[in-house]
Amino acid sequence: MVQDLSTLTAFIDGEPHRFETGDTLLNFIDRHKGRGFVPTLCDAPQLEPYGACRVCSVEVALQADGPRRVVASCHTPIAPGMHIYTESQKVRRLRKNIVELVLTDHPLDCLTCEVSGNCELQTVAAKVGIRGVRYPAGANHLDRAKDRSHPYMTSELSKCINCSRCVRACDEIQGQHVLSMHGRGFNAKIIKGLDQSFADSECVSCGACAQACPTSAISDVFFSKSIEATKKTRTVCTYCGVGCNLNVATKGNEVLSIQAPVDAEVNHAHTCLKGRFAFKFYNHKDRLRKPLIRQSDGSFKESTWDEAYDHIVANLTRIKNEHGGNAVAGISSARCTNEENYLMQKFIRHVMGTNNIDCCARVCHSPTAWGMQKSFGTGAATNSYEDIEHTRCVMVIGANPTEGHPVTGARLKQHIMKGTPLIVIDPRKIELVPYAKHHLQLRPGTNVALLNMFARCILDAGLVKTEFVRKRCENWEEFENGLKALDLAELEKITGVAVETVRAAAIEYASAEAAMSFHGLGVTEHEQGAKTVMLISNIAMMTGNIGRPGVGVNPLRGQNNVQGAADMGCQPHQGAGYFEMNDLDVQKRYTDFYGTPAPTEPGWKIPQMFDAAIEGKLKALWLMGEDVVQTDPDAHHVRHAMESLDFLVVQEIFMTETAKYAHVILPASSFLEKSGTFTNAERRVQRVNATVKPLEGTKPDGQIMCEILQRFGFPQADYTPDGVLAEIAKIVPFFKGATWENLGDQGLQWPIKEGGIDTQIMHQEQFARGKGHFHYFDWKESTELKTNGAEFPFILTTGRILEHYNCGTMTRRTGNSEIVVQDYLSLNPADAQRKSIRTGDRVRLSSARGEVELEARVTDEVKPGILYTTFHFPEAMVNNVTGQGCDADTMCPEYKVIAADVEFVSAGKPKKKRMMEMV
Ligand SMILES: Nc1nc2c(c(=O)[nH]1)N[C@H]1C(S)=C(S)[C@@H](COP(=O)(O)OP(=O)(O)OC[C@H]3O[C@@H](n4cnc5c(=O)[nH]c(N)nc54)[C@H](O)[C@@H]3O)O[C@H]1N2
Ligand SMILES: Nc1nc2c(c(=O)[nH]1)N[C@H]1C(S)=C(S)[C@@H](COP(=O)(O)OP(=O)(O)OC[C@H]3O[C@@H](n4cnc5c(=O)[nH]c(N)nc54)[C@H](O)[C@@H]3O)O[C@H]1N2
Ligand SMILES: [Mo]
Repeated sequence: MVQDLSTLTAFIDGEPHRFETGDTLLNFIDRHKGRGFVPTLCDAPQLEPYGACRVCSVEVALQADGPRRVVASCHTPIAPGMHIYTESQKVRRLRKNIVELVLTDHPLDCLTCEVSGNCELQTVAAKVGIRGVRYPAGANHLDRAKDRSHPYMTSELSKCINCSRCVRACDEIQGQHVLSMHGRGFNAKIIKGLDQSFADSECVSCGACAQACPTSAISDVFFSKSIEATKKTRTVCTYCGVGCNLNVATKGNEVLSIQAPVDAEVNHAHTCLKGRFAFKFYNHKDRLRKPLIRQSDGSFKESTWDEAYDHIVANLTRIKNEHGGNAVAGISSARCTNEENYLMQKFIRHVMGTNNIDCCARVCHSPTAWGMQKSFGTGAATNSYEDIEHTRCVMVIGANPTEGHPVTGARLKQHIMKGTPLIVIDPRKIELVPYAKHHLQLRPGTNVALLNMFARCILDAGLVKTEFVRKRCENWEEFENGLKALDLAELEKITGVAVETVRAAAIEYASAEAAMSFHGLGVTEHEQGAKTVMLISNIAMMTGNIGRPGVGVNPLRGQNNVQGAADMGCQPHQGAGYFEMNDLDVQKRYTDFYGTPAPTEPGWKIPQMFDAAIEGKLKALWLMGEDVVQTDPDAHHVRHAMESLDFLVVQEIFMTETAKYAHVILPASSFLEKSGTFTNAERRVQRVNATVKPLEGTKPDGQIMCEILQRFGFPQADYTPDGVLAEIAKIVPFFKGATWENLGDQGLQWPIKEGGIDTQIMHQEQFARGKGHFHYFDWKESTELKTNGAEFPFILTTGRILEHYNCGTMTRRTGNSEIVVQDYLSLNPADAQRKSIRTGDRVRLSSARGEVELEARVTDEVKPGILYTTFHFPEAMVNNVTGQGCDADTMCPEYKVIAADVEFVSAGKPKKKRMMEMV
């Protein structure tokens, strides 16, 4: 049918243009005439229309010569055939009057104010033609105190024009509700919390309000400098797997400030405080700036790059000749780009000749990759962040997105606040719990028992989508029989969660039109980690929640590029593109491609590497950007392994706990100084663009790997990001259509077909492996859970906090360390009373491996008998107490269950910090 064009046309100052359903007048004008064509003040593209200031007023008529009326364009919906007049005398006069009144209550130097380049009010004033203010009153609120209490957030509310953009940003983007408009009329003013300072309020310093403020009434400590910027570069955040896009303002080699692009599909003008503010590590005095070689007396000596490379080539050649390539291993970095990871595994496999290559996915989401491959055929998120807008039920299992993936966490929160039911499965009352309809507060280490109950309740309620199961899946009977044989009363005892509580949540999930699950390390870092992942997959399949918008199984992958590191082959069993290294056809394929034989023997996983080092079988280890001494479990054991090595190369940006054991340290460049790609948790391959030159003395990891390949005589071209990406596209099938150019600003989600056609939702017609496979498993008590008893009566579980990132080398060297100064031990008030421990006291946390001292935080976030802490500070070294238990299928460590005890050490007062007080 031919559509009547008039139904989709409206007129801007007499010119016809097509509009889209749902457009406001302003969206329509912005799209065709550019943002700023009609002046705005209270409107911002990242916020909902508000219609308060009316600066965006236009005249409209339903016919060309029909009667006109004045409307605020930002919140007036468009109608077919409408005529919009953007510059009539009437609206010009109106705009001018409004802006003049606004200026009257604004510092009088406004029109010559030095932040001019950053002040939208000034731009708007110029646009509407104001050169001076007629009214004498002027600047009534100049007495408002400046707030300089916070390391990042500042306010100077005398500049405030009451447009409420900051309040709306806090509500609509972050969902923190810290800012509000207080008082009426002339006395109306913005307040933080209960009229507190930024530092004392509940502000999580995401900076959305500062970015939204038109006048810098609320700003951040870096923003005012950005008017000196000579360049703005779009790149991708280095911290978590969300993959936020960043606009980095620089002047020469100095990073001035970071803002979030409004058009970014991943983060829509939002970031957390790490992405926006925690960049000052990049030129910190502690950055490694020279290669270091260990001398015979144990000290490090600075060297040239040539000397360091010669030393490495001599030692690795010697070890390879004496002990074979399998005496060498590499651990690559999920903080580094795809290209860098790809090159590292190429070096280890095709120069050292061994499959001993692994990455931090081992200690993180390796059970996800493995389990989802078994269930669906692909070890990656099935859907996209965008699907959050389409889902009718959210289930968060063992993930704490408001701390670990804050931009996704905030997006989830927004969706949930609009009425979508949320199920949280977590032993702790995480920040999302007050928003949840169902909180299944299970005993740590009992996921399989709980999710088996969950699946059984779906079965009992008759909510299985039998048609989907029959057509698209296999092995259902085994799973069904397993479920039928369960003893629910026993599982209730094991998990500590009542069957009826589980049933209500299971019915909620199974009867929703579209239900979406997100999971994290509370699922994977257990002895039954991969099994839990398969069980989550079973539950999605039995309810038909796969292959369409708003559903799926969505691991919140951890590091900025952990998805990519595994995609690129940094795992011992699978090469670039997930081909099994023990398959003869695969070996031939890689051998032909690289021109050197692909190694055939299975490689070691990280924990096996450490054991092999201690046994003397592993002689040399090359570590690129991973601080295993601080972050791998049972640090005593890891230190022992490091000490046992003949030769350790550490390629780092800081002197980490691990680097202290190195024989050679290579100073690398950080993400701000190099180009390549990162792949986020929704399989989105995005371009990382250098914002400044490499810090003097350092080299980007990609360049280091290319130079090393060349030093070993491998015919490797010099590093270019597009060149290496082109090579990857030739060997990794799901990168086939990826080119540096077609990744563009937003990136592409793999599988990427030729021509740059990407994939938002996987497994739509059939699963990557053909049929979705059901697996059944009984719950098994882990070794640590068995140890939990008289000697170690507590279960410790560990995780992270918003302000710090993993080993903390970076965030501890930024203003974040003024907000959170140490790791804390959370314990329940009942336990605290029994042990005479108060918030702020020093306590000793012990396990069968060792003990550490921490500051106590008494909170009902954890149930009695449960302890919680983070692992970000080397001073505490929490991994001295974690153990060697691990996932049976992938060897992912059991960081989430540690049999422990806690004792009072000395009384203390709580230090300055953010206290996440729970309900
Ligand atoms: N701010 C910040 N963000 C980060 C990181 C960081 O260090 N700091 N690290 C990044 C990395 S590498 C990763 S992998 C991600 C991790 O992000 P998440 O997966 O969210 O990680 P965690 O906080 O370790 O653990 C998640 C939750 O698992 C719960 N849990 C513990 N035991 C169990 C259990 O037996 N069952 C269930 N169902 N839940 C359990 C914990 O209470 C915790 O709330 O975050 C990334 N983002
Ligand atoms: N107790 C406990 N321990 C845990 C966890 C837990 O939940 N509990 N979680 C585990 C998880 S999920 C993970 S992923 C690991 C993470 O542990 P790690 O991977 O060790 O930690 P990160 O801090 O992410 O970064 C590693 C190093 O990369 C360096 N780096 C950053 N950028 C670059 C770069 O561009 N080039 C180079 N060469 N180096 C760079 C940083 O300085 C840092 O030292 O920790 C694990 N440890
Ligand atoms: Mo991780």
